[in-house]
Amino acid sequence: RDRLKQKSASVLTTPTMSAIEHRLWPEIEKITMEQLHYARLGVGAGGWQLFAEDGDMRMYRREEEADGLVVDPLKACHVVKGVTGHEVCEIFFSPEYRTGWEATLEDMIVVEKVSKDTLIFLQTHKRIWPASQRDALFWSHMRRVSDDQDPDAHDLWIVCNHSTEHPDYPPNTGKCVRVYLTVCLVCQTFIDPPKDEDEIKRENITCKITYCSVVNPGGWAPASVLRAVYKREYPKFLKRFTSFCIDQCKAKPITF
Ligand code: 16C
Repeated sequence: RDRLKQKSASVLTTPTMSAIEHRLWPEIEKITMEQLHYARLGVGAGGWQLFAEDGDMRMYRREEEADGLVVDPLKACHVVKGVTGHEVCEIFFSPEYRTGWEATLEDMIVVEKVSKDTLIFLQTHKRIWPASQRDALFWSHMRRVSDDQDPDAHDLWIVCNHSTEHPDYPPNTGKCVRVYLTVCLVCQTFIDPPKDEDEIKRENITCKITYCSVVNPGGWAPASVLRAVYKREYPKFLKRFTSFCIDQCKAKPITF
């Protein structure tokens, strides 16, 4: 654990200055910290139902509706060997990797670069028949977080995505209906066995991942179709994303 602390000491522990000065900053700070707290609550309480399981991956949902639309919250956990939380978050955050793992994506642009750790994305996603095609406009913020209250909370990284507005990209003007999302990916690195002299290799690293998501479809979409689609697509996403991370990292030096 001390070695992890030393390894992480050189990386960003606070958000970058230009992000703090941005008009969206108070919201980004508030939602990111709320999502971190929410992710770490676990699934013991809160009526979570297991709907998918594969190896170390578990996916839970709660059936919820808002104005007649399915908005089921999702919470998933996974354990991945050979990658660090920093590496996994970097791949989830960075636009350059997205087409490599995001199977529902049709198109993506970066609308605004707030800072090196905060971007605003506009994405169009594949259409689900018989509903209209969807797009999503959201800020995405990545950072390393620490929690002095919890001694186990070492080397935590988070990426938080949350819907926003932009005057140049108003919703529901073209063929797409806009979805509204709050998503977070929280990762923690563990090293085993903790030998002091040996160099840490990829085989000694484990990353614990928690992924939480709430997507409001923004307009009509049949509940049964939507639930069938997410039950198939979320496990597909997490398996594809984590194998993509392993593949991307295996030949590279470890980034703590
Ligand atoms: O978190 C994920 N990806 C991030 C980077 O892209 C980001 C994006 C979230 C997108 C949220 C879904 C947007 C609508 C998707 C339409 C589904 C197309 C399915 C096509 C099947 C052929 O945070 C990973 C996201 C993994 C998404 C899994 C699918 C979730 C379906 C949820 C239903 C949304 C309502 C659609 C209404 C028609």
